[in-house]
Amino acid sequence: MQYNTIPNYLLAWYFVNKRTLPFRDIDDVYKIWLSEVMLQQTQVETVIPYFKNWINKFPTIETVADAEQESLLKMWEGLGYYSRCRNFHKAANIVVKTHNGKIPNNWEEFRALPGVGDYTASAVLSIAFKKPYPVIDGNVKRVMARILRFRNLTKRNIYRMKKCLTDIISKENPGDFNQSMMELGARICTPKNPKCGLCPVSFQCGAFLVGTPESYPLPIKKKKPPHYEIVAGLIWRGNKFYIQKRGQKGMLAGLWEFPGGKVEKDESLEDALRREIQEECGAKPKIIKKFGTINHAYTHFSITFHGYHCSENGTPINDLEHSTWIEPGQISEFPFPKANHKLFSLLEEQGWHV
Ligand code: DGT
Repeated sequence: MQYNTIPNYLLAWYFVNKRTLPFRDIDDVYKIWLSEVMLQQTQVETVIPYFKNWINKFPTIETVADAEQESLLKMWEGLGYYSRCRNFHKAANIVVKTHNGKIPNNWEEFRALPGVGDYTASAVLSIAFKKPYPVIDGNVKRVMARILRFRNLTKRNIYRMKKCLTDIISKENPGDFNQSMMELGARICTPKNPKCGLCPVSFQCGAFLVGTPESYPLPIKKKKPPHYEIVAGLIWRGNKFYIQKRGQKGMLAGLWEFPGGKVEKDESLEDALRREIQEECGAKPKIIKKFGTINHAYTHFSITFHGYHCSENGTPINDLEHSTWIEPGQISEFPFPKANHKLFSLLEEQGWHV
């Protein structure tokens, strides 16, 4: 099968059918890069308001480099995968300090920046600098598995997809070619019920020609993610409660939280709460009452999160280096995980205090 006519058909389809997005058809490399970082693991509709707010507050790469990590995390609050934000901050500093504020236009230097993997490098270099690097994300893998009729997304098959894409990618318009592949995957070549009647390249698609496009590629069996019970305490001192900042490593790094943690096997919720607060803050709290429970799903696990009103119990809790006491009206000043915002909503309904 000849695949080198695919770009012409695909680009013609894309120019007529593409969605207008605030980060599309712009030539500011910084904004293109930011959008590609935000779009990883996140849907376009979710990204749009975050992108607009961010650009209003941080219009240039210099403003990102100058910002405090915490104010960037605040703008990212709710978008998840916060390491993207922390890495973007580090990368902006390197661009400003080492590259004179000019975002590198070659693979070696750009790919070496924190948080820039093969996907981001290919997307940004092709869209902003017209370099012919093909992007391979989940949508592109599905489209190519169907065109090339690959049942399994093995390393070898992905290598073959990449080779085919590198051969056929439009040299004049690699950025639009890449975006057209992703757009086709998102809107036409969908996992279920692909709209092959509307596909500009169905006649070059092996899976369509054998009549069973949906069965390519075979779904990857996912293990059920574990579930944890989490307890946390809102420890009151007068009108204020205690919050602490998570460390710089691991998930939700740099965000603020209530003291607490995972309930162990055969442990009651309240025992777990006393143990966790003792471990983290050096004193057992007085538990006043539970104010609510919420559920939240992360990528690799899910939690049921129980929140308790507490107070100090004779021994004051340690004020750690990265901790503070705040009034309810101050929560908007700190970046918190999404799960905490779910608890804040319950507290709003209840009027916060015990
Ligand atoms: P670990 O113990 O190494 O797994 O470390 P953490 O801190 O990731 O886990 P842990 O035991 O504190 O579990 C709490 C999980 O719930 C953690 O994945 C983050 C999530 N979480 C969301 N909001 C809060 C919060 O306000 N407090 C606490 N403690 N955890 C929160």
